[in-house]
Amino acid sequence: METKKVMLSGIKPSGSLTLGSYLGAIRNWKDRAKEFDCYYFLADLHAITVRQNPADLRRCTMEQLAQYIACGLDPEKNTLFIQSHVHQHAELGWVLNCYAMFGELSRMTQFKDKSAKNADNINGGLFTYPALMAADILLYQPDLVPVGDDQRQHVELTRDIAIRFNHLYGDTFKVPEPYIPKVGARIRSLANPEAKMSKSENDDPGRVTLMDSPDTIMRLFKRAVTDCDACVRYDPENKKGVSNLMTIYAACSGKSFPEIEAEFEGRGYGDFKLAVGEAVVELLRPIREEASRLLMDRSYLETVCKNGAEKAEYIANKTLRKVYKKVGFVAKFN
Ligand code: AQP
Repeated sequence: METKKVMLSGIKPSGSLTLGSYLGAIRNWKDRAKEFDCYYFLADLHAITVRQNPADLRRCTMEQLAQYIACGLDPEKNTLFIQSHVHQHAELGWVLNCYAMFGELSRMTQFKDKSAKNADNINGGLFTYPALMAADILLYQPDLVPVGDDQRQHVELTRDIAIRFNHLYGDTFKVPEPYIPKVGARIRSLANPEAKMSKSENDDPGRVTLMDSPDTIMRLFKRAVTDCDACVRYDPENKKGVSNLMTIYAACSGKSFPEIEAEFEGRGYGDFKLAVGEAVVELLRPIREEASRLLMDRSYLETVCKNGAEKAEYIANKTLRKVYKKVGFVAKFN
């Protein structure tokens, strides 16, 4: 029997999933199960590098699971699991910490950004999380890791760690390839197009979440920051707000940038913002409705978690045993 290639990705349940999480990540995961053996996890271990309210973290984790399924990730065809349910992540994370260099970790953009935002809590986890991320990936020996543009650095470090480890101990890890989608790779805040649309920025008035009502979505788009040029033209350097809206519209409608420019020629920003808002409302409507329905069925979500963790643990354990043996740990006595 031909074995499928493996694909893996995950998202931190650090807040409500956004339009950015969907267009930059989850949407590119859908329909991959035909071609790949797919693993998608909820990265709760990563979420605590920043202080989380425990009740909110639990709620966001289950909500995110429901949203994964509502976005089209069928648990019968994909392995969906909560990271902390598979203890091999933390264990391999520790080992790989010893193969990630201080200099490499200090260069990570996310470490610099999050340390600046959380100056009163620059903890060890915030610094060493890329080693855990490398473990998350390498445990499953994936061929492909689909991520947003902002995560490229993490997959590159994972590759470096895997190559370093393989060089020292012989072939252990498959060296994974990042897959960065062309459209929707980075969605920016509607209120501040300089910044990424982020889950954890609760007070960002330019953040669209998957559970927002149609009214809220329309209000956010009507207020989206543009410029005083009144011309719908793709120019990500000089017209960040408009280019962001065009990226969103292109991702929702499948239209190219020249097609969008032609559609709105001479029509000003009012019409354009309404059209983008309406396209997003229709894109998110089925997701919101299905996620709300699933959240009422707790026992189904628990079964998905349990089955997913069992399957993930089986694969993860094989890799971890191999690594423990290679580095010289004495095997457990039965
Ligand atoms: N705005 C975005 N545009 C495109 N892609 C995005 N992703 C997240 N936001 C956008 C992609 O989603 C995947 C999961 O990311 P994550 O949640 O694990 O970490 P993150 O990128 O740090 O997400 P946030 O929303 O900014 O969360 P916080 O605020 O907690 O750090 C990645 O593939 C990412 O590229």
